[in-house]
Amino acid sequence: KPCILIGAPVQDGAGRLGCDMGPSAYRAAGLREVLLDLDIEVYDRGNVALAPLRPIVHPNAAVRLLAEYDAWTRVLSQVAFETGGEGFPIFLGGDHSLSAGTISGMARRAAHEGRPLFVLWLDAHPDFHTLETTTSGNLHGTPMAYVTGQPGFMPFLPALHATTEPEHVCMIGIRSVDPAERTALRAAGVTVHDMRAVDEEGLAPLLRAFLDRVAAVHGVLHVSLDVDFLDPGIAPGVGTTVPGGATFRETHLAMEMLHDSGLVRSLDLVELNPFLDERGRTALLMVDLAASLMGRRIFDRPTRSF
Ligand code: DIR
Ligand code: MN
Ligand code: MN
Ligand code: MN
Repeated sequence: KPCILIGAPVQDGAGRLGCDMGPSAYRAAGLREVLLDLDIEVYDRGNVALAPLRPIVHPNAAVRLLAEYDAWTRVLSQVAFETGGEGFPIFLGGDHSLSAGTISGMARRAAHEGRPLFVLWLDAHPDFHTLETTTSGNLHGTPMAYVTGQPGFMPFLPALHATTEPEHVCMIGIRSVDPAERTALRAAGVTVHDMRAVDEEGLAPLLRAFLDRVAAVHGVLHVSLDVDFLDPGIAPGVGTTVPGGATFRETHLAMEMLHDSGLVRSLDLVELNPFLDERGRTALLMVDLAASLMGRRIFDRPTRSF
């Protein structure tokens, strides 16, 4: 299946500007070229443009840029549904609010094929706020609540063609959770492996158990990789760094296991803020991680010095 690159220059969900440069940074860092080196057919669709805005007001006065969130979700959901049927889409973010569109679109695609969608969420944050519970008003903190059908998103966002079962979501790397999110995550039944679980048990067994669950029911898997999953020491190019993140090898190992599983259908690369990056090092790391997920093995890696 060909790989389809889709730029999603979304920055309205984040608390600061700069994520709109993410798609350009991934291209400059050579994403297309590393995939071609793996003998993968690649089509770059360019950047998705924002759909027309419809005015929306929400009673929670903290909520920012909801009309933009609605419009991005509409267009990205449609693009994900279509490209998910043509190949392996990689969504080049853009802040994490874009996953409201990509995951809802992939859920519709999976339902269309009669298969259950699973989501692997690699992030410091669960992004499980509803429009009512967000206090920052930064809507990149809400996409997982939306796609799993938590209350209060209708009629402010597009109605979901298919919801993602909370039981089909596995979060790894979590280390910054707001009180309202903690309560809602427990009630919904999302699998959450925080950084302590990674430290104590190791990333591989946690991920293996989830992949076995996906395979057991012939599920399809969407992976959403937030830059802040990684430790800030190796990935400074993000607006919401949280200390104590995943290491270089932990993250590559996750990608290598995901490739070998053969279960992954689509990928979000989100929250890269090139304005905060150091000479492209975070963009290059994310590109190398995507290469591992698409099949690059340690013995095939070019020798690169940092
Ligand atoms: C934070 C979200 N919990 C908030 N932070 C995120 O503002 O609601 N950072 N998602 O990446
Ligand atoms: Mn996130
Ligand atoms: Mn995050
Ligand atoms: Mn392969």
